[in-house]
Amino acid sequence: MNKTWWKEAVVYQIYPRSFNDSNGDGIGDIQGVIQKLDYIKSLGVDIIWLCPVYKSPNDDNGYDISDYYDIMDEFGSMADFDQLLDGIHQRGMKLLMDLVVNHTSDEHHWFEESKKSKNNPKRDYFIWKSGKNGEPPNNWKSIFGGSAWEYDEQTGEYYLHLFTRKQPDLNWENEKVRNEVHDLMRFWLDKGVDGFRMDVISVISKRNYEDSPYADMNSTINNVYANGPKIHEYLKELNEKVLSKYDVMTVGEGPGINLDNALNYVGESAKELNMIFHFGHMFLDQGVGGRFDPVSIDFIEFKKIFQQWDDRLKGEGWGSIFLGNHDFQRIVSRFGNDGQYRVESAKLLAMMLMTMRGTPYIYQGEEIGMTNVAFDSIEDYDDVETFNAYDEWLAQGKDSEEFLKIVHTMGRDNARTPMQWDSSENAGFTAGNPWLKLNPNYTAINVDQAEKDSNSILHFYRKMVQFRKDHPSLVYADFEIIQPYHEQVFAYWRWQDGESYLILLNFSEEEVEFQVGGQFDTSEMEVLIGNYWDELQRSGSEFILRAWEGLVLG
Ligand code: TEU
Ligand code: CA
Repeated sequence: MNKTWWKEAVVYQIYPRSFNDSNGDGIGDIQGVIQKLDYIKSLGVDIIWLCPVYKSPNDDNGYDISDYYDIMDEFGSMADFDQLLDGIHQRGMKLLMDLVVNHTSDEHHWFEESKKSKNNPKRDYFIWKSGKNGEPPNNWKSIFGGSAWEYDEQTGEYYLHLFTRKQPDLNWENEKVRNEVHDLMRFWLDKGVDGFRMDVISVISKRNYEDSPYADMNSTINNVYANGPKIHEYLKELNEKVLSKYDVMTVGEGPGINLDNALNYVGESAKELNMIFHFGHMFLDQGVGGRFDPVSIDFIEFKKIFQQWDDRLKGEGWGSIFLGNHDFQRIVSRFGNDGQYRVESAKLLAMMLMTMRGTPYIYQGEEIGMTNVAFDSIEDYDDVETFNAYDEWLAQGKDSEEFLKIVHTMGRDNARTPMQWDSSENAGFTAGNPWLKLNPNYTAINVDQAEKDSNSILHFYRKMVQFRKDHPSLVYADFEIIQPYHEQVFAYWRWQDGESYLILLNFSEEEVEFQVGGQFDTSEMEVLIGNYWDELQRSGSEFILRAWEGLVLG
């Protein structure tokens, strides 16, 4: 296993729209991020993943790009970006840009040209098909609801959009498109950017345009949209022509990437990507109806997925360790306990993130235990995925209040309420009217309060990040779950070169007696860090774990 900087790093993800507003327009911006660079550095993180800041009409909050070579008006200027990159490097950190090249905005000049006529030189930059008897070319559905085909009156054809109709899919079969992507990547890499997070990179190669035989979206993504016939040709070309010329990191967002095909993407011999975000654990609470069809999480399955992925990648590839991002609900609400045990469970989740094999990702706000929000009205939300689903829900004659309740637990805006800096109005996020309302609990949950509380989640995140740095074998050491079928406790060994660690995480409100069997002798082990840790209750290899108690022994 080759050792390298991006395996040993900890990443902090910033959704700039909700991070910090420097000019009072209610929208976070690049100068706002610059103002917080010392805070970010203080977390001990090494890399910042910045969600898209390119020019965009914001139909999908920047994931619909209209100019890859310029900065979104609301976020500032290219000079602001250059200042941010410089500030990040000066502090010894690195910057990962978010590369969205499965699709552009329909306001990108490529698409404006492409839709002008069937013989426009840029026509086949995108995917145009004739309809069938006045219907779309096939039954493909958009991941954001409705048909994946939009009819264009001007040329009498349909164009493909796996996301919103304002996000037309690029035609990667077209070498000119691939060269355009290579060029734009070089532009940012030559500015000194340290790598890319690649948005839905697993769906850029389209299969033949037959109907999908699957009724549910996740099966359609896994079997029709993702892992298309030329995906590895395109990624090998990207690596060979661009990435291999720089010392950079790549992480592919991979809906549909699974245990069987993962090493085709991230195997060191594949020479494609450094790591991926797989979604094995991220859809466990989604039923066949997708995001707005919630089901309860199977904890045994949750643990099993981490073991399966570690077994699959070890020695050949590398993984990401994450529990949340800007597309999923707040981790302390989803995987922890955001009520009585919010502090303990948020710390326990940090212990999990920092003691696994793989590069850990912290999403903004996790470090202070920000929670889901429950706005009173659908009008308080501002996510195209939520709105499209709401329209479909109403069209099926279903109850709007029931949908609102589901949005409270499953909507992406849970992770997009503005960062909570202090207890002043709008949590110090903006002096203006925030683009999305704050979570009202900001008066109690904010960075300022956490800095003053030595027992805060924030101080604990700093300790856990430092703990990983002080125990570098945790990056590469082997991993094995103890009692994988235990209903409450996620326990595992880490070991390498004679060093061994025992991690015990009680994912429940109950006090649990946990018997650690076999592999290593725990009698010599002592508690290295814990989220209670004042008094450890153990007798020999039996541990009494309190509600949401986490322990690392070594
Ligand atoms: O997300 C891809 C994606 O599939 C997730 O958004 C998720 O599966 C979706 O919310 C359905 O539940 C990426 C970006 O992270 C997301 O913010 C963008 O909206 C999307 O691509 C389109 O660019
Ligand atoms: Ca602003």
